[in-house]
Order: sequence, then structure tokens, then C-alpha cells
Amino acid sequence: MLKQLALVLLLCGLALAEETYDGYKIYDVKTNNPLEKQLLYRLSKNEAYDFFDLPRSLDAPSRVMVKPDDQVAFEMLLDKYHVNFVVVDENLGDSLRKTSEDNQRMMNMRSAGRSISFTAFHRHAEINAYLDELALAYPSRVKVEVAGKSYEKRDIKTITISNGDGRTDKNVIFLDAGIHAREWIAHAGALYVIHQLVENFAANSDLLRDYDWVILPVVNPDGYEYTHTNTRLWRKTRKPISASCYGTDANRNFDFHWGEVGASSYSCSDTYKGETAFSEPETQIVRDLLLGLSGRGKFYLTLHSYGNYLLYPWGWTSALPSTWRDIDEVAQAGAAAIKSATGTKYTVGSSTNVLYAAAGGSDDYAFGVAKFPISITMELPAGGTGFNPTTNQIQGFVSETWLGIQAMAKKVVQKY
Ligand code: 0X9
Ligand code: ZN
Repeated sequence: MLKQLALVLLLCGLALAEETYDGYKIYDVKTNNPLEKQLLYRLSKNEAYDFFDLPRSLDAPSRVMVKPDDQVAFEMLLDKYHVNFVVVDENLGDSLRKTSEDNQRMMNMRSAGRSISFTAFHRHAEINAYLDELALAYPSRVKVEVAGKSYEKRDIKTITISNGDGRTDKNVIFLDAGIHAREWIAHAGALYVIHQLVENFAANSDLLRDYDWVILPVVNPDGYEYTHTNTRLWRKTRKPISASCYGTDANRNFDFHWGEVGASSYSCSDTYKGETAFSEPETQIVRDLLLGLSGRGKFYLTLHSYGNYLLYPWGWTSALPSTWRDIDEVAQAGAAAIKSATGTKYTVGSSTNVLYAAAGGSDDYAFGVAKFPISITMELPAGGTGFNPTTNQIQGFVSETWLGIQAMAKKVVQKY
């Protein structure tokens, strides 16, 4: 009995303990031929190694996080096959502590009466408070609704932004962010879009003449809060699956070719597809919003990080949808606007062809089921060693991202 109690306490302790990432290393692994790339693909199936990215292109290195106990074996294996690598972070724990202290300092630097800024990454409650502040300040143009609750009962809010002319039949651009908890720059990017459309309305009124925008800035608040309080690089939702494994990859949980490729059946995996399609309250909420907009919804844009990609369907097959040229035209407009403004390069293409095959994504569902004619996943740039931009990188990233979104939205408004 005592032993069982001790085990339960130990498991609870493990589940609640803060992950410090002390001694974790981050590697950039550069492959020079298809054989080396194949080796990397095989390694990425090993749960010991956390691949932050795994692009198809041979030129692009893959970034991998490895915990202290696995580093010797990892380096020996790469050496054995003569695969080049460099260590880009000798101790992730140190780096994360610094960025967290910096964020803590900057959190308090908000202007009066405003819950958020673009000089810090804010908590879910502050983000929700910002939406409510806007609803109060701009009642004719802003409506904030609770779309539902997360597994841990947090309010998942949408903000609907219009020009206040009272028309209710307009086309819609639906934007979300934060499907993946650790991709903090995506949440910040969505907040900046909200800020521009509401607080800089005069400059952006052409984007609201015949279109309403529905924005859900934090799809996965439980995961997001967990990255602030426990495990900075948590990706999934937080519903317990087994005694020691939590969470589902929300971007593998949508019911379109669910689980067919690039998704794991192992509940501890970072790409766990879930017990069933739409097993998570968070993905059910996005599903219901998308289906509710079917017909009016013309552009679905989901913000992620990282890698500078504008990705479109399909993610489940290398085949292209018959209308791929329409989506490509919109994405290219976004990439061109960013390139000419800041020089930042985005890669444009179908998810499977430029990144990797992964079924059950929200983008494929919006396009294939909810019939949004334009559906794009935008992978914002990396900061820090990937998911941890410094606070002074936020403003540059989100304003550049906005230029791309603005250009894509203009194209959509022209086309539909
Ligand atoms: O793997 C993902 O879910 C996305 N990349 S991320 O690094 N942010 O995790 C890409 C999703 C692309 N879309 C589909 N595969 N459907
Ligand atoms: Zn993501």
C-alpha cells in the first residue's frame, strides 16, 4: 500500500515538476546527400531526439534537441555516418532561464490601461483581457465571444472585427494561432493583427469593407500556460492520455485523413494524433468555428513557428489540389511583400512537398471539409535557438508578419 502511494506521488511529482532543460544541447545537423537525409528521418522517429524541424530540402539543416544522457550516442552515430553537425546551444537550460528573466522584466513595461505589449510574451489571461478591453473601447467594430472551454476549463475567445456598417453577410477571413503551445511568436503575431485591424483601423479599412475577420489568438491555452509555468518547449494540448503521458498534437487531430501519415499513435509522442479524430475540446472548437463559417469563409490562416514557410494543402499527400494555383498566388503575394520590406525569405509550397507529410492538420480540414478556398499555414521565423525569440525580436517579427498577412488578405479580397 505504502509502495503504491509512493509510486503515485512520484508520478504526480514527475508530471508537475518543472523542466529546466539543464544540460540539454541543441544541434544543427546538415545533410549532404539523400542517404544522410534518410538517416536523419530514421533518427527523427526516435523519441529520445526532439526534432524542432525536418525540412525536405537537403540544404536546410535540421535542428535537434538532445537531453544529456543521449548526447554521446547521438554524436557517435552522426560521426559514424560522417554527418556534419554543430552545437548551436551548449546548455538550453541557461538560455531559457535568461530569456524567461528577460520576459518577466519586460512584462511589466505595458502602457497604462493595456494588458499586452509587443515587447513581451503575455499570459493567456492578459491576452483575453486585451480582447475584452478592445470590445469595451470599440463596441461598434469589435465583438468578443467565448467559443468554448479548453480541457482545463480556460475560456477560448474569438474576436470578430468588422467596420461597424452592420452588414452581416460578408465574407470572412479566419485566423488562428497557438495550436502549438511553444510557438509563442505565433500568438504574438495574431495579437498584432488584432491590434492593426482594430486600433489602426483607418489605415486598414479596405481590408474590412467587404470582409469580417474572426481571430482566435490562443487555440491551445492549457499548453500555452504550461510553457510559461513548467515546460517551455511543450507542444501539445494537456488532457491526460495515460498514467504518465499528456496531450495530443492538435495539428494531427483534425478529421481529414486522420492518422494516415506523419502522426504518432504513441501517446507520449510530440506528434500524437489523439485517441480519435477531434478527441480534444480545442480542436472541436476550431472545427465548429470553421464549419460555422462555411460558405462565407474564404481565407483560413493559421500561425505557427518556425522556419519561414507559407504552406498550403495538402499535408496528407504529395498530390496538389486542383485549385493550388489560387492558393499559391495568395501565398506568393505574402512572401513577396515580406521580401521587399525586410529581405526575409519565405518558402512557398504545399506542406508535403516543401516540409513533410503530416495528416490531421487544421489547414487541410479548413480546405478539404469546411471549403475555405484559401488555406495557409504560416510558419513565422525562428528566434533565439528556435522557439524562444528574445523580447526585442518580437516587434520586428510581428510587424513583418503583418505585412505578409496584409498582402495575402488584399489578394483574397480581390479574388473573392
Ligand atoms: O507539423 C506541423 O504541424 C506544422 N509545423 S510545426 O513546426 N509548427 O509543427 C506544419 C503543418 C503543415 N500542415 C499540414 N501538415 N497539414
Ligand atoms: Zn506549429
